Amino acid sequence: RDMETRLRQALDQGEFALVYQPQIDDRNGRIRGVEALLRWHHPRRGLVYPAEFIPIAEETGLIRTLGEWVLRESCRQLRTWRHAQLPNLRMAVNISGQQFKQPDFLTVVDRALREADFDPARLELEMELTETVLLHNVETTLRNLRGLKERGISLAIDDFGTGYSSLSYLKDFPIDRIKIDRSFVGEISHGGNAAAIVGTIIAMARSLGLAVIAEGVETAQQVEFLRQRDCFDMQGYYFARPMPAAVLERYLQNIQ
Ligand code: G
Ligand code: G
Ligand code: MN
Ligand code: NA
Repeated sequence: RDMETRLRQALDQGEFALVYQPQIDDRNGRIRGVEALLRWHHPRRGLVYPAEFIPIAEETGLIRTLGEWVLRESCRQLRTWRHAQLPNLRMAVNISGQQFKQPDFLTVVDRALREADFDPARLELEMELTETVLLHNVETTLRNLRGLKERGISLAIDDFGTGYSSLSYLKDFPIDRIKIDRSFVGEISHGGNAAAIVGTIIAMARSLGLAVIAEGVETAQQVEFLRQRDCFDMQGYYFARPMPAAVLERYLQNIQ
């Protein structure tokens, strides 16, 4: 309760901010897109990460308001970058399972898109396949996903290979991209099964006609492994950390 009040207040007082992590096309080193990641600048505690407050926002239902703020803010930012003649970036936004199952989710999406004069295909929503998404109101979620498709918005499965990511959802959900979970990518060179799992996910994505991106790429060996399997979309500290919009702008101007 207390925490809910505090989070609501934080939203009203502008304590939330987005940082953006580049997604690289390793064939040419260009930035194809960014993932928006939420941060809370707490006046006393400093920087607070989503792991601490997203679960509470989900439990209390505040995620709907917070999630709408994230969507609008990221669309506003993408619009600004378009007008600043920055390259045509893709914006990937994390959406909670709670949001996908809301009957009015598409209304929220439309409100965010109304002010955004970019191609909706530039917007990619990341969905984690959790219990919340899969066990309740699946019909509403499916209807919302189809609505996203009708609007031309892309859908990515986040953290693929962990949790509830059963293959049947690749069949039933209108998915465009798979994000290979960083726990697999991180162990590519460890000599265990992770390398085979990553290779299999890439091959599966290809045969299903889905795009695939590796997240949590940290080393040159991981890059090489992915390259050899024709997975060129990468995201991770090896390339760039999440950064505030102004820092990303300078970074883009320096490397493009
Ligand atoms: O860098 P990091 O600690 O930001 O992100 C950890 C996780 O928090 C992400 O993998 C993602 O699942 C979640 N997350 C980050 N930003 C958002 C957001 O804006 N909305 C939601 N629902 N989850 C987010
Ligand atoms: O949405 P998702 O759960 O995938 O969020 C991405 C999370 O991973 C964020 O917390 C982000 O800060 C973090 N992250 C991004 N790149 C790397 C990386 O190369 N290594 C590690 N350990 N974490 C990363
Ligand atoms: Mn994500
Ligand atoms: Na996630």
